[in-house]
Amino acid sequence: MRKYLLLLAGALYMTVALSCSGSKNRGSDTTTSTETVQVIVPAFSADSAYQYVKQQVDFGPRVPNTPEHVACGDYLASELERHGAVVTNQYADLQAYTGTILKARNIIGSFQPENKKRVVLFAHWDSRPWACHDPNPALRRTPILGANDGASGVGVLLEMARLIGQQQPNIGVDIIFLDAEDYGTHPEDDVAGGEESWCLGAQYWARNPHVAGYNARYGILLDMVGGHQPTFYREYISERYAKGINQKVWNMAKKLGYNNYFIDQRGGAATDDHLFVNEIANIPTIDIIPHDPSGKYSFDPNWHTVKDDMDNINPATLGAVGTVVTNVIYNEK
Ligand code: AHN
Ligand code: ZN
Repeated sequence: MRKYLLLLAGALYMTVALSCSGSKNRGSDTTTSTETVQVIVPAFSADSAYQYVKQQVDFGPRVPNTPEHVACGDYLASELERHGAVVTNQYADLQAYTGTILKARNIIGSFQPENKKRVVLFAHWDSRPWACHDPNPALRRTPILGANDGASGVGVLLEMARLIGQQQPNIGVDIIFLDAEDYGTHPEDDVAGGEESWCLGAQYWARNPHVAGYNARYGILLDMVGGHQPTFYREYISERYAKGINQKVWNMAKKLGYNNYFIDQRGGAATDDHLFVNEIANIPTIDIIPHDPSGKYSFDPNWHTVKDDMDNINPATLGAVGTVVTNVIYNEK
């Protein structure tokens, strides 16, 4: 056991070589100095992230205006607090395309709130009220558990909150659990909901950030990051607003050997929370979201079906995504 712990500790050290060519043309006397900076990156636990996904799913569907939604929101805020974040609860009454007023709550955990150098991480914590893409038409008004669609991204970010609580990176981090992402138009409803019917919590936060004049170097949104065999391509809107961040993340994935998950090619477009963060808050933000190159399904085979339960979750995927994003964050100077 001790031996494995030591091996694990060894794996925490990542070496970043900043190569500075110190050579000036002084005849044949050419010197090259290499400055090596050790960055200690904590080990992301896939099992811990999996437990955080399960904790959420155990509440049942987290549909706005239900007791399960309230209870899960309280749990998420208390976990962020337990890991040392300064928590802001942003409550808002948001009107869904159905006319229903949603009692929404964005939950924000801030680490080093005084630090001007910041990165912001997002996931949505609500789950869809309807399994609108279920193969069985009788189930298409049934609420989903949203294990992958919702809970997976939050689970990865809660595990990151645990790591940050133990060891601060060089930058401040805001972890934002956005609400009311998944109350967008049901395809069988004869209404023109449009893309504004989705991502209501993100739209609210982008117009009313938790800190006046809030800014961050960039944002990363995690959506459906826990499926069985997903491939993450560079999403289209991310590429348009935050190409450099896509490059940073996909390069890190390559370096860490996760290029089987992170395919360094352009994927499709997702109308997701990052769209509004980019367009309204002007923070360059990417979306890590699955893309099926065969075009057989959108995002995940069980997307918006009653089968998006814990059987739809693979800890290895949570581990791959969590490890990549953790390494990106701890390498910020
Ligand atoms: C649409 O493309 C309509 N939605 C993508 C955003 C989403 C829904 N993510 C999870 N559920
Ligand atoms: Zn969804």
